[in-house]
Amino acid sequence: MKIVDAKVIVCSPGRNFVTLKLTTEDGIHGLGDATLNGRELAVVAYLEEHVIPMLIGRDARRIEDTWQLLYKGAYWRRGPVTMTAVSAVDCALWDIQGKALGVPVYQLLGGRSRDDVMVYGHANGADIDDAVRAAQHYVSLGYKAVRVQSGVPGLKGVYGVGRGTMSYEPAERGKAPELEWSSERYLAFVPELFARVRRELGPDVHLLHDVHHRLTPIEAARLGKELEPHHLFWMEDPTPAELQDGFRLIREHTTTPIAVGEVFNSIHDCEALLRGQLIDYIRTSVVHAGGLSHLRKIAHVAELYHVKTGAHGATDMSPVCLAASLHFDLAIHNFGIQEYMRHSDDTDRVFPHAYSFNAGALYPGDKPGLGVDIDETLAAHHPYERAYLPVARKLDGTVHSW
Ligand code: EZ4
Ligand code: CO
Repeated sequence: MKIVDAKVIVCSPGRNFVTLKLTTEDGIHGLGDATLNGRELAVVAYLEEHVIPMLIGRDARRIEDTWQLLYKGAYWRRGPVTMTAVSAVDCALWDIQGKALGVPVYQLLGGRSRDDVMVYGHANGADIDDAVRAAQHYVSLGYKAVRVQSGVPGLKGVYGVGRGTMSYEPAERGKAPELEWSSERYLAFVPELFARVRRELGPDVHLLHDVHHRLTPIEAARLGKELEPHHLFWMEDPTPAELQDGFRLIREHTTTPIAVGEVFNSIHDCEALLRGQLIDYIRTSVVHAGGLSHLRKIAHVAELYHVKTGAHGATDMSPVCLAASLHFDLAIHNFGIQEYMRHSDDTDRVFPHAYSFNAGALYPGDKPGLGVDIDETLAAHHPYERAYLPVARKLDGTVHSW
């Protein structure tokens, strides 16, 4: 089953997506998401200039061999651009394999371990009242888990606060937006936010919060400790993970569960955190951490340390990635939760898909392969537009982690 054609489709139905489409000699095609938010065209060039010439004529069934060839064969290992490209190829090959055998991908991964995939939605508000209302709205839609982010008094724009209740899209076309940051104001505010949210929503709903890499380890330790009475499902990206030992400091001070990994691109980014039992949820995604083949290895190692998965699933991961995540989540034993931000209607039209939402959970559907396609004619109506993620500056103008 030789690969005879490979192309990269770049489109922007509301936001930019890069999609790899591989076609075999039998006419089966497979898709892989290759979107790296804000740096999209670097992956396009990597695929078109360096990867696609190696794929033509290869046997599409040799998924692991192709992964190793692209990873080891480049000599230069890891990094977000390389690993996003490898992920796209891997995902497209799993899609092809499922279609060739006539089974959904989750059957290839070991079959269902559960009935469906619990997801969390994003509630955000300009202030506490607004955030509480948004969280209540998600609960009314059937969500069992809600991530809550709110504007902080005295700060102009912070991470996670969108322009409408159901949509949140951080990247902006043209120029990077600049937001303000003060760890002091944030730390004084968040415990008050969650005291209110927990009181209004009751004890049953899972509450999550994304710190988005903005605190030092000792600041994150303080936040985790002060949030303990409100029983969070997790505190995400409490501190930048380049310094993995920082997580030990947080861990020593708080029982608030810790989630990390959306910017990781290989098992080597997770290994010390897993082995040291410093985290509770690993958030690596299909699109940025080497595809289903590599994600499977990460999940298996995590299982040894009682760490569950909680895959990144923001809208900058296309429906192709979301579908792949859902097959994976359904199959692996140590699944925890899946992030789910609804895509825009334009995006859903460009990527028709078999997955569906019901009662706070997603189900990938039972179509052969991933169960997602791309309408190339429609995609062509939404041309790429350069966009940047925001940057944050402290009140004195110093660049900070957004
Ligand atoms: O900011 O995917 O948990 N979700 C997140 C996301 C990230 C974006 C960056 O492209 O942190 O909203
Ligand atoms: Co996050």
